Amino acid sequence: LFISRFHLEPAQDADVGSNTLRTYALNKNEYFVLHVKNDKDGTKVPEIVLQKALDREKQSIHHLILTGIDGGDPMRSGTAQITVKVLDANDNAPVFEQDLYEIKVVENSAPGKIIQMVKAIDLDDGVNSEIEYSLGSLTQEAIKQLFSIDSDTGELTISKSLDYEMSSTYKFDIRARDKGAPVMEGHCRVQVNVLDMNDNAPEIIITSSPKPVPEDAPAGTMVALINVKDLDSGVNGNVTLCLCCDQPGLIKIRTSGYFSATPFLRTLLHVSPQFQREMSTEWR
Ligand SMILES: [Ca+2]
Ligand SMILES: [Ca+2]
Ligand SMILES: [Ca+2]
Ligand SMILES: [Ca+2]
Repeated sequence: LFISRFHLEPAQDADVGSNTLRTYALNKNEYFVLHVKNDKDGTKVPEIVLQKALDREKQSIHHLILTGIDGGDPMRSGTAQITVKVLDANDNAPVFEQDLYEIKVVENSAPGKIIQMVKAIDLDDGVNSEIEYSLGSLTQEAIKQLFSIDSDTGELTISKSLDYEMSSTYKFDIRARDKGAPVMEGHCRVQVNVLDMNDNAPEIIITSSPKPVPEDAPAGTMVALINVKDLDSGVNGNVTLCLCCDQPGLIKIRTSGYFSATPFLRTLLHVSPQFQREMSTEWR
């Protein structure tokens, strides 16, 4: 909001006739021009008129010099300094320093841990530049349970520890609103990448229970089929199997394959060529 026309007090000149005040002049500037109005009684009233919108963010104070010139010879003049202070309007929205914040968090990190500091800048002044941070209005309830933001500082924290095996990435928006009227707001995107920790032990499932094996069973006969899985990823999910047997070498493990989507190892237990019933009736 701005006043586009300023009436000024006419200059005083004690002389009369052609020696009295004849005209005004304003220093040359980008924003203001001078209009001189003639009152009914012949008084010349100077008016400063705005010819271009002011922008406080570009220039908050304008210094003008108004000169009154008389018609005498020699010509005499007087000057007045005019200071125009531009009041702020809320015409800038907060803008985040980054459009996207990519954050890495190790799973099982303690609740309350600060995982990122976000910051938005607002070019306006006073309350028009004071910022309040919040999670975006469309943020899913599940994400609101896990992440929270300090409305004043922009500190993003985890409210609960994250589980890589449950979800390895989260995406949401953060909003910055100023306290101007009307309120203006800006957004940024957040992507949280959860890093895996080795927090799952391998699980062995016997899918085909050992059955009695005939003593003349050929070498390589399958004794049992087992599955092994480890919910972790990468090396944390790699499993090595070893067999503890009271007759080493008689029963061997053969691995049949990996399934990488969920770390999963299918394993076959086979009898070796030395298998003979006379040695023992049971192997553990
Ligand atoms: Ca402004
Ligand atoms: Ca603003
Ligand atoms: Ca894990
Ligand atoms: Ca593991």
